[in-house]
Amino acid sequence: MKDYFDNDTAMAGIVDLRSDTFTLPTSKMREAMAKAPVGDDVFEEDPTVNRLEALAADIVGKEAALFVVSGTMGNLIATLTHTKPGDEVVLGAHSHIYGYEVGGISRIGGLIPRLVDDSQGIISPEAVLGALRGENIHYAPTALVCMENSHNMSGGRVTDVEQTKALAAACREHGLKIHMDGARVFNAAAALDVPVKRLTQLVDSVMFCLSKGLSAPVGSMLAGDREFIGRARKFRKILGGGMRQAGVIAAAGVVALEEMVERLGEDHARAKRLVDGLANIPGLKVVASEYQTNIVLVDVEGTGLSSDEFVEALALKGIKVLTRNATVLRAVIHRHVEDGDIDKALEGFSQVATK
Ligand code: TLP
Repeated sequence: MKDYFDNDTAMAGIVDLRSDTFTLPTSKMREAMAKAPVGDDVFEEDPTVNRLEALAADIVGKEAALFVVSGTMGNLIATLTHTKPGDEVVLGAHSHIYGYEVGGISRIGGLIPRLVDDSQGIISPEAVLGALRGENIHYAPTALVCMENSHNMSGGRVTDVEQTKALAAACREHGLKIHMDGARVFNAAAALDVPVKRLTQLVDSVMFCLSKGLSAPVGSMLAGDREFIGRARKFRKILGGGMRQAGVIAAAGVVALEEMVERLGEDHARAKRLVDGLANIPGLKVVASEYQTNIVLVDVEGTGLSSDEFVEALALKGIKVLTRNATVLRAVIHRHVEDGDIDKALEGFSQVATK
C-alpha cells in the first residue's frame, strides 16, 4: 500500500520520475511531527533537533551534526566553515555545488572555484594534484576539495571506499580539507553494500539530505568534528538558518534515518529494471554505470527528437522526467515508484521513441 497522503499526482496515476525530492512524508513522519517535543533550537534547547543531530552524527561516524534547511545551505555552510574569502575550492566541473547552487560559494563566500574533471562521477587524486599550484605571489591559496557521492550529473555514480580513501589521503598530504556533498550518500552506501560510515568517516565533513530518497519533507544534515560544527552553527545563523521550534520538522528526519535508509535498495533494483528495459528500445542509449543507484540518464538523440520534445511527449502519457541537456533526460526512482510504474514508464518511452 502506498504510505502517503493522497495527492493529485498519485490520484491521477502519473508516474513522477522528476526527482526523489518529490517524495512525501510517511504517515509515521506525520505522527512524529505532531507529537514532537520542541524548544528553541537557536538556544540548542529543542530536544527533537538535538536527538536528530546526535543520531545523524552517530550514523555517519562524526562527533557532531547540524540540522540545516536544505542541501544547498549545508554545502554552503561547509565551504564557508572550511575556508576564508579569497581561497580556492577544488570542485568537479559537473558538481552540484558548482552548477546548481546559484554560485553561492562565490557570491557569499568570496571563494574561487577551481574546476577538475568529474565527468565519470569521480574526482581522482591526480586531478586534485593537477589543480594544486604551490606557493606563488600571484596565486590564491587552495583550501578545500569538494566531492559528490553519489554524483548527480553523471547519473548517480558512486565513489567507492578505496577511491574516497585515496582522494582524502591526497588532500591530507597537501593540507587541504575535504567535504563530501553526500546529498544521496545513503544511496551510494546501499549500492556499495557498506555502512555509510565507511565512506563518510574518510572526509572532514559531509552533508546529506533527509528530503530526497529518505522522504522527509524538509532538511539536510551537516556533520563533522565538534569544533567544525560549532563554527558551522554560527554560519547557519548568519545565513538566517537558525530555526526555533524546528523539532516539528526534525521529527520527520529522525524517522527518515531510523526507517527509510534500509529500503533504498528497492529503488536501485527498480532503476535497474528501467535501465534494462530502456536498453531494448531502439534509439535510446542509457548512460550506464558500475553501481546502480536511483538516477537514470537516457540519451534520446537516436530517436531524432530533442530531449525537450521527448519530455513533452512523455508528459502527455502521464510520465514526468526532466531534461538534463539537449539530448539527455533524467529519471529518478524513489519510494512512490512501484513495479507497475516502471512498466508504464517503459511503455511510454517505447511509444515515444518508435513513433
Ligand atoms: N538536487 C536536486 C535539484 O537541485 C535538481 C535534484 O532533484 O537532484 N547536492 C546534490 C548532489 C543534489 O542533487 C542536490 C539537489 C543538492 C545538493 C541540494 O539539495 P537541496 O535541494 O536540498 O538544496
